[in-house]
Amino acid sequence: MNSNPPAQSYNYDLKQTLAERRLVGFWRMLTGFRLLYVGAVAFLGASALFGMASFFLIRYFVDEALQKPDLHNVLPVVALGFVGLALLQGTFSFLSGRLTAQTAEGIALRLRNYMFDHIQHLTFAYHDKMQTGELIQRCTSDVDTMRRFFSEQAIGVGRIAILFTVNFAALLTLHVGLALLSVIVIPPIVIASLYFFRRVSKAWEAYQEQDAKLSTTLQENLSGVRVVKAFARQDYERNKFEGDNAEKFQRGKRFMMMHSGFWPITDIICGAQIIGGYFVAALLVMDGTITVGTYLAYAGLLMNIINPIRNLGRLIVQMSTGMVSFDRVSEIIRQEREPLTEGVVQPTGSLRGEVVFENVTFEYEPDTPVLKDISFRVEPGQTVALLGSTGSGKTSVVSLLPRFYDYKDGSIRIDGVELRDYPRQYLRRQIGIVEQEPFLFSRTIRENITYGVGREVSDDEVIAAARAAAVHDVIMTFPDGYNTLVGERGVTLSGGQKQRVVLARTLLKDPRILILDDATSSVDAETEDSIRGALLRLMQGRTSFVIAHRIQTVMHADLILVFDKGHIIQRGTHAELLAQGGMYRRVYELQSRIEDELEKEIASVGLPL
Ligand code: TTP
Ligand code: MG
Repeated sequence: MNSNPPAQSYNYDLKQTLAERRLVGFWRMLTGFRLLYVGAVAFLGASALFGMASFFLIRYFVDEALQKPDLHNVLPVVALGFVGLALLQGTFSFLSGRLTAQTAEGIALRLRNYMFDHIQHLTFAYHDKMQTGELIQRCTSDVDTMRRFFSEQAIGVGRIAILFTVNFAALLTLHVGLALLSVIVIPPIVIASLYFFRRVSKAWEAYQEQDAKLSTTLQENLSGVRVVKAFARQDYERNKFEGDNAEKFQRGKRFMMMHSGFWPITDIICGAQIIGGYFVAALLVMDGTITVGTYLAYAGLLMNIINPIRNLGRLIVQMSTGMVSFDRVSEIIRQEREPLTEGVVQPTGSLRGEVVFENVTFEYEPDTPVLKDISFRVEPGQTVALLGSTGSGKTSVVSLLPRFYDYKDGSIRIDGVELRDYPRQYLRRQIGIVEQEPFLFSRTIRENITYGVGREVSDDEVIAAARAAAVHDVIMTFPDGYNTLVGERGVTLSGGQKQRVVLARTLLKDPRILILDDATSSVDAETEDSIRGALLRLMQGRTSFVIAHRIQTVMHADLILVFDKGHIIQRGTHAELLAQGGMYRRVYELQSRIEDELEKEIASVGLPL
């Protein structure tokens, strides 16, 4: 058994497993670890046997050895016997613990890898809905609860079954009546634990939900720390956190109280059993039915059998937490993955880049269409500009192309093939996007630029791309140049610098279809002019979608689409649209006037332009 199985080594379908009923699901999750699990239980059994044997040694010692005339000869043997049995018991218990750890940690390792992989394959629609904190909670805390299920409860059940069987069999050989008397506690214990099982489940679920809420608050406050500070909302956020935290405390307390409420009840039942057992056994000794040695052995074995019964109750109650976590984890795993390579067509070459939208309707939420009846046509290599007020649907249009979302009605064709028939992975390799809100990983700048290029890239290529994106000079001012870390432990880049790093990444990727979603929004006019050349070069020979607010940026496009509330309200070239009048012309005149006035103002103040 490889103790560190790679993420791909699933010889069973976890998704299938988790779709089943809990106990079946748990059993299936043991796949690949069953031998280890059986070994762990078997070693426990061996350990229990040696533990039980020592009570027979006690009986022999009291009933027989003590009567022997050569006691001094027997004594060392008996003492050695005790030591030997204790050693064996300890050794097997240790071995069992080792196997248990290997099983439980192995299952958790596999589950974590699977979840990470799975979450990366879920649809955008799912990620839009699911809170990050909740996902983190389920991948960490809930997986850990399931690990405990395997390391404590699943093994515990085997342990209890063995301890019970071995000790009960031993009791039967001592005295059938006493043996039967020792197990009358089982029904009340089971009834009590089933009663608590349901209530503890609920309490644990409530606790985990609140815990997830806290994780989300924490995660959002860390990512949004600038906003919190900018609005001086620390007090508000602290109070909100304290409120949530207090609720978690209450729920945690409730859970623990319920847990601890269970203990005294079982203690009382088991205590009554032990006292009753000792009393009856003592009566039997007095009337000569059993020997003193048998009495002592019985007393020990009774403890050995009561403990597992008592633990059974605790286990049943604790299992409820494993079950809740199982449900929470399977809720994610049951989500459909976005198939990456499936497609009616399996193209191998590059796209030409002809894009046709025909009466496309699209919605994020049912019955609230965000795009209505969108039709346009772009020839390979052309540039289409998307203009429109905020929220008018520009980003939504371009999100459809890499199949981030599926459109509802109408048809989108690239090179004459329906978009739905392309494998997503193929499309995503052919399409390069500079997103509206660029994201960089906490890795080096070089790693960020070469991210997803999918081939070995030479330093010269990286530098050429960075130069073209007008970011090389900035990078050279950093202490480690291209090897400078970005983010938390490294340099912090400005919005415009980030955008240009992403631009360099897209240049390297050399896509057939290019999407620039407000790619120059956080760049000042001067820098925009300096990268306009790079952008134009980048757009050359590719079908490009350019979203921008400044008409300056888009006026040279082959086709300009003006959006309003999900509709295209105007279309044409710059000259055509100016001639048409309407919204485009109004925006153009407004922007020109503002720029002229600004220039005059700056000139009058004497600032260098
Ligand atoms: P967008 O397509 O994001 O609008 P936009 O790109 O034109 O706006 P901006 O200039 O500000 O970037 O959104 C169109 C509508 O869709 C808007 O009403 C918000 C809604 N929407 C969702 O419901 N879910 C989403 O995930 C996104 C991105 C938008
Ligand atoms: Mg947008």
